[in-house]
Amino acid sequence: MKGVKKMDKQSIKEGVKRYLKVKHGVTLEEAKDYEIFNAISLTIMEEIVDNWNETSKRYNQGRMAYYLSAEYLMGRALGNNLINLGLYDEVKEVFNELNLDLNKIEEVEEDAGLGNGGLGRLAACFIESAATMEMPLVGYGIRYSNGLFKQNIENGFQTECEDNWLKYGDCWSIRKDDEVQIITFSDMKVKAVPYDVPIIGYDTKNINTLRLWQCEALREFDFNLFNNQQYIEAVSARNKAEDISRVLYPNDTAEAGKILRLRQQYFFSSASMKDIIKKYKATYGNDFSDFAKYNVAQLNDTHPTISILEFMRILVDEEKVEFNTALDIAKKFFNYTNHTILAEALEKWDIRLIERLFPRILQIAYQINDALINELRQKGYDEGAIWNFRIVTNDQIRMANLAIYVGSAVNGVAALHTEILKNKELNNWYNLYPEKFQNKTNGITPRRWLRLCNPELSEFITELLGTEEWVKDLSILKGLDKFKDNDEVLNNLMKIKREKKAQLSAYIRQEEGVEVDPDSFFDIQIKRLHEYKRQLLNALYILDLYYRIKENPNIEIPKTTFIFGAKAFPGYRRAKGIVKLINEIAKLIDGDPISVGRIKVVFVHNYRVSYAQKLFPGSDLSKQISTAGKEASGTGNMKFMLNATPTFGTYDGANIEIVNASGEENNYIFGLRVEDIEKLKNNYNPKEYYRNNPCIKRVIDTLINGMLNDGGTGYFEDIYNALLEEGDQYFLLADFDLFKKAQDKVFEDYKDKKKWAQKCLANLSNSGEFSSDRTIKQYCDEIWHIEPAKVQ
Ligand code: 26Q
Repeated sequence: MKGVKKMDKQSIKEGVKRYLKVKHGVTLEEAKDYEIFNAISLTIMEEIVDNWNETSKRYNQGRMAYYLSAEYLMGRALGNNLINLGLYDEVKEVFNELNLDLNKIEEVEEDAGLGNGGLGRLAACFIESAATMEMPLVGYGIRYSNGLFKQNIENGFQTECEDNWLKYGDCWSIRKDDEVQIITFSDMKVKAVPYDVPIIGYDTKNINTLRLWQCEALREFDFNLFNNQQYIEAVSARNKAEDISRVLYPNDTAEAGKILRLRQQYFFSSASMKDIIKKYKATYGNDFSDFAKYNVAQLNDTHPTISILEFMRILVDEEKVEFNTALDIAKKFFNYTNHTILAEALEKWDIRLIERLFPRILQIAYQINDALINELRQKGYDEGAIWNFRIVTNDQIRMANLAIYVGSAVNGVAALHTEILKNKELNNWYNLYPEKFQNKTNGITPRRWLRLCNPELSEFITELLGTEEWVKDLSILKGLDKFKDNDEVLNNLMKIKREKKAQLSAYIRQEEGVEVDPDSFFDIQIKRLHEYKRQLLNALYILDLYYRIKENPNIEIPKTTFIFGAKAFPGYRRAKGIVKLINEIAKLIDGDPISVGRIKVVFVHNYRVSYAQKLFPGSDLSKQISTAGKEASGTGNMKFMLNATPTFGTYDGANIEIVNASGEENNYIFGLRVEDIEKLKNNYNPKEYYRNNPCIKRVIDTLINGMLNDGGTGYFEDIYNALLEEGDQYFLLADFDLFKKAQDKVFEDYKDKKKWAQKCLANLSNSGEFSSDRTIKQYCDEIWHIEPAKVQ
């Protein structure tokens, strides 16, 4: 690292001791691990505050972008912040001198799990990249008191409990009581209190801001009710307010019409719009003609789209801007990213609900709808065609239509996804406004997903390239290509993999109480549980493999550990059935002397960012097997690649781009493609596969013949029905044999250690384009039109 002046070891030591004293009233000798964690975190906060304030001032002088997202899946802060500040090694040394173990202290930090999955983690990677690139971007979101639920596995079943991530306090944010906003619903007024989280860039003085709003009542309690001894009533308004930011909805596809979800969306949208407008007025006064010159916003899916209506309301009603002028400003200010084509995820709100909570917002929606319809009529659209574009129908507001109409840019998150939006899902809009549509293939931050989680590989890369610059410019990993025939390099790469697998095994032993052999092949599928992601296909494959081993104990396959990690939406019955099924298959295999020691299945519980940081580096195979056309992008696929792991996947989402970059020969692509599925769709009969393929019959029968026990829940019969009676909507049976062939090829190839190592290296050296720095640069250049603003 160059450039940035760093804290010395003495000040780190003094900081820790000082904060132990003032915050916890203890000495170093008395301190508990979490107290040490707080003390080092506060020491860092103290160190960065001046640069942080300076960065905000600097950004306020020019054009800024705002990332509006209901979710930020941040994970832990300490390790990442130390890496980005260049202080990791210093703190480690200081801790060693004090007889403390930094790794152990890092492990006490709760993950900030304020997101469901890909969309929330993407937001976290983006704001980190923007900070590293010194881009004036502020994130706005919700400070949920409870993040995504914690998952346990009991007797093979998923159970859930609340994620009270704030229980030991939160040293990584600063509450700004003087920047509170008042939010008005027709039945209540609440306070939106901002908590600012520093987003520390790598090797820069710039510190960006993530502003998370917490909902509170205007008053603690009602004194008159209290005096009347109506204690419950006295605090009921407070509870109702706090409910709004109490919990993240654990859904990664839409579940329509929940009033609290709508309140959440309006709450943070309104607070953010008021905040942005207040800041604009402080600098530029009451003339809004330059508003879009200095401000641009990105809607992370439709969740914050009500911001458009709130923005219009404020401009028209409070700032007395003429409606059409305000709409023109909004059209330059907002942009929209689509993250999914699943129909059930397109948000629609019941107009009666909107009217009840904020009637003025509904009027504005109608007015925007009228503007759209006028435009369409002028362009010669007939009433039938207009129907599909409507923002407001007889009973609903369609948030995606609002976002597309008002947004200047509409983007998908991988090349295939954007093509599907343009040519199918949003084709009517594409024909109307072709110039709005753009692709921005997702990316991941190399700081967290390589430098922090895999220091061994990082150090090796730095040694080979003779520079650390790759951490900020991932494209230079391409320089590793020249080692592709160098045996020593290949051996060392695989040694590092072996070491990361050993570390992962130790963690799995500690967390799951399960022994896995680090010398076995680690085949990993980690992501939210969803039918379209097809964990079930992987499970059926494993079950078939088990039967094949029993049939022929001499079958040549390497010893393999199949690792799963996935949270199922608590109300998603079939997904929970799949969790149980995987665990039953694991038990079956463990209980059979013929399979035990040859294959093993582990379902790790409570998969989350910090667990992911251990899983990606310790992997041999990245399973990305969604039904073609369903996974918008995927970003876990990129994290495997960056940790030198080949992909086993379908032609879907970013898999296609990953394999294009690293070479089809270095990965395993199988299965039906989007166009195959289009053709097959109308006369697909899964029962034919069942009848004609004895292996398929065997595994499917296992679901209902009593060999596996679902505890009387009917889960397995439901899965059986999904495959045979409900038409196998995700084409598992159609892809089954192709999957099997591809995996046989994996096992065959893995025998040749050198060739395998070459595939790993090819993945690593071609992963540069999947840095979120590249993605953010494209957003900055092609949508936001913002430039770096360096703090000197
Ligand atoms: C909607 C309504 C009510 C409750 C919840 C929701 C909701 C919440 C989260 C709907 C969708 C989400 C998240 C979607 C998501 O994570 N999509 C993923 O986005 C990634 C980043 O672009 C892609 O890589 C994945 O392919 C995509 O599935």
